[in-house]
Amino acid sequence: MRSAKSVPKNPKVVAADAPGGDEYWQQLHTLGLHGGLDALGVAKAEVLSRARTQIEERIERDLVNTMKFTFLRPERSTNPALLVEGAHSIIVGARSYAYAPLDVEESDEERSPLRAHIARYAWDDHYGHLKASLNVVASQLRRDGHRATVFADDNSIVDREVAYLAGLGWFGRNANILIPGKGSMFVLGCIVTTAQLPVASVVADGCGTCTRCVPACPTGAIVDAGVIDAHRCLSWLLQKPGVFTREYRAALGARIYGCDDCQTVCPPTKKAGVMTAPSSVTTTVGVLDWLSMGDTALNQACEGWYVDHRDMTWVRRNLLIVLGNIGHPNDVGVVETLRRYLSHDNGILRAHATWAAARLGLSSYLFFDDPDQMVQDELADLPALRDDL
Ligand code: B12
Ligand code: SF4
Ligand code: SF4
Repeated sequence: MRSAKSVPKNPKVVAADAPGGDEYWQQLHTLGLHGGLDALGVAKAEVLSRARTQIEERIERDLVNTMKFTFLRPERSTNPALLVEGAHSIIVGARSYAYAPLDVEESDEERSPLRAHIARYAWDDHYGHLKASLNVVASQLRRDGHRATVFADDNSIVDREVAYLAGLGWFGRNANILIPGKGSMFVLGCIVTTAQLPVASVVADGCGTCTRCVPACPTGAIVDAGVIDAHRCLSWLLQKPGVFTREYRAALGARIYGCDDCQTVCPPTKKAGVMTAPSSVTTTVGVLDWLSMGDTALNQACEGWYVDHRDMTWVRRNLLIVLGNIGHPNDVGVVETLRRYLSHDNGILRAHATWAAARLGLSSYLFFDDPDQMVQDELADLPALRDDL
């Protein structure tokens, strides 16, 4: 490795003596681990043909819903050669987010009834940390005369297939990549590079006869081994704009961003060590507080989340469903908040407030003459009073 201080840009011409091979990879591997990655591997920068076929099949089977991500341009997201000229290898890095005991012992604050839960991958800026770690390795590659570009939290490449081909782990029935001995709670990112590096063999299936994640999914979204139906996956439904599918609103429970259930039941993931979460991480949000925030404050509060067009309607819509699932009709704050949203300017929020109010038995506050079709659709199909009330 050369030690010149910084050569941040990809070189126009790859240096003729740019290093490669086993020993060089060992050095990069150590650098990645010291830089904060928990595992690294190498795959060939070839077309990811299985992922491309799977994407096409899932679109055909209508399992993708309106998701864009890597599904929008599969000919690009499965062809690393288009990302970096002369690419030979993809280094894939994993960073753990396996925080706290997986069978969560909640603090008093979290146990308090009106808090909505964030999935672990969003408790901290894991993608930010991942990118920083990958950049340590990419900078070294560039200093050594290679081209190297980092893709993390990016739709340019299908990360899990690369991780599988790089021998990082196996594909679980829950569709996540599981790293042997470490479970699946990892975010993944790639460096596409011109360096010629040794490729490991793939890891054999480790699920065996286990099927625990399948019935643990609250909406039955795991429809085949490794295949998720996006129409049902709460993680997608929380991000998807528009009316939240009525059928899955009760199953949403108190989730406000992401869903961990198919991982928290997974034996290899449970067996793996967990890290103590730093006190700076945010694991839950106050439902009433967030429903009273203006756009700017709310936008800031959920800064790292994927929210369609950063339109806070979708965050408020989700909070209203959570309110219907965990709020109590005798709580003055709950009633006042719902009444405010039943008269909100935004029809979609009035529609979800209508659902939540009916679920809490607060139908006397509903506006049956609301002119908005979305509200009328809710009024025509009001939910029953919640079981525990
Ligand atoms: C779209 C997307 C989603 C969608 C759809 C997920 C899905 N499974 O289809 C939604 C929004 C629902 C989602 C949810 C989540 N996601 Co997501 N998501 C993505 C994204 C952007 C693209 C995924 C993609 O291209 N899928 C294409 C399809 C075809 O791939 P696949 O489903 O993995 O299918 C493969 C397997 O079926 C396998 N296969 C083929 N034959 C067989 C046979 C058997 C028996 C098996 C088991 C497998 C198998 O090959 C297929 C092709 O590779 C990636 C980031 C990226 N750029 O890649 C993150 C990513 C996959 N998500 C991630 C995470 C963390 C999550 C959540 C855990 C977040 C949360 N807590 O809510 C959940 C988990 C849901 C789940 N069980 O998959 C991580 C996964 C890390 C890991 N350890 O695997 C990724 C890699 C993001 C990242 N860079 O870290 N996600
Ligand atoms: S993330 Fe949640 S809803 Fe999606 S497949 Fe896993 S358990 Fe089911
Ligand atoms: S719960 Fe069982 S079947 Fe599902 S991913 Fe984990 S080991 Fe595999």
